[in-house]
Amino acid sequence: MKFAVLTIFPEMCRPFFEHGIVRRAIESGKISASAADLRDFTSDRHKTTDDRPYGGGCGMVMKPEPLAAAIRSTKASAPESRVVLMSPQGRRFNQAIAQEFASLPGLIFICGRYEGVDERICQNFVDYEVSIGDYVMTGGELAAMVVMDAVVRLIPGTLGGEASAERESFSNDLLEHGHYTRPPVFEGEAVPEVLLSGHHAEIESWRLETSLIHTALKRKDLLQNRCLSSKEVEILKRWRREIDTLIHGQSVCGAGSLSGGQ
Ligand code: 4GX
Repeated sequence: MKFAVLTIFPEMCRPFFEHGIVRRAIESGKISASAADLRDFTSDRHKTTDDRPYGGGCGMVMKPEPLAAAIRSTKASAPESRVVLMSPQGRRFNQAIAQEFASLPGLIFICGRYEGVDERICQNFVDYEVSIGDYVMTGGELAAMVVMDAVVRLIPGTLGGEASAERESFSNDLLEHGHYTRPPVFEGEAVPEVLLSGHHAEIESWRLETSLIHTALKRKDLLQNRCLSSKEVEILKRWRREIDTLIHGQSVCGAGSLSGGQ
């Protein structure tokens, strides 16, 4: 898969290409990655990439000609690539979009600065407008790298032998279970016994249960958009029974949980 980033700050991207999984993916030929300088696609003496907005107002707008020239030049060697504009107005990026992007032959990221890019680029050159969240950054470069990072690791072979992108957080709309490594006791806290038992079926149940309960406690929204398996319903009902028993015990001994006493 071919990744290209179009930016006035290509140097921001290079360290990202030179480390970790992304670097390995490039070295093994699973992906290619480039960062093109929009100034190289200008034709004036000052290499101007931005200009004042028509209609007045504060801030600057990215000029359309350098962007169009950079997109066309990139597409000349990757005609199947899709163009992604990073923008707070875009669709909120998530794992499902990452999966969709991972199946494409190439992505060209447009990284705007200032108030944004000329609307004619948005309308005539852009396939996807994507936001990484509801906050405003100074440019689209970090956002493009966030998206690329999440996409690269879904490309088969990029994670190496150890991990599988399939069995983890979000691919099943659950948060991940807790992870533990040596030592068995750290500052007085022991690793859950079941994980040391070597009993694989019990370990799997423990993992499903902690995933589900963590999700129910921290991210109810994830469960609301998802069908529960019968095993998962069983686990939630058992927790409900245990909590009901706890509450019942309180009211019987008169502690009065409903009045907020301890
Ligand atoms: N998720 N920014 C883009 C300039 C801009 C504004 C409007 C296009 C349209 C951001 C985000 C983000 C700041 C990148 C403004 N470009 N990008 N930039 N949140 O905040 O993706």
